[in-house]
Amino acid sequence: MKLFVLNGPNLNMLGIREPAIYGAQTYADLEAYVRQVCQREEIEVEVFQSNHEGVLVDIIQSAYGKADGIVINPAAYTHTSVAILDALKAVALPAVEVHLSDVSQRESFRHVSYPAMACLEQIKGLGFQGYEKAILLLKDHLSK
Ligand code: CA2
Repeated sequence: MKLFVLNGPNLNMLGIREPAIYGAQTYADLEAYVRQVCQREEIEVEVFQSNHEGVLVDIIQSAYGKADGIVINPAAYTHTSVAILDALKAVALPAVEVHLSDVSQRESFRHVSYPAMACLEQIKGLGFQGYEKAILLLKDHLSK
């Protein structure tokens, strides 16, 4: 079983600013956390971060034929990107959307998600543990 884990714009700033919202751990910590969960679960993983919408679309397309599922935190593109939604629909791989913060408790523009329309579930407000939940959900889904 192989997963792609994708992170969108500004998540490379984790731990540097806004610790009250996103926590004090860094992007490198997040990547290490995801790798450790996948190793424990015997899942192969490729982890990506990009600040560019088109690059995220390219990575989603490259998952086709290579990965069995996608975990995605599209960050700000969550609330704007039909292109990411279309890419997820195009590859038709099971996907789970993750947010570190509880977007439903924040500004109203964060309540909208385009990519979530192509995802099995949206997980929010659990910090790093949301990625673990998403990985386990995909593992369970793919084992059926
Ligand atoms: O809660 C999440 O995971 C978000 O996807 C994070 C995005 C935000 O636009 C979404 O509404 C919710 C923002 C990521 C920016 O991350 C930063 C981390 C540290 C300092 C500044 C930004």
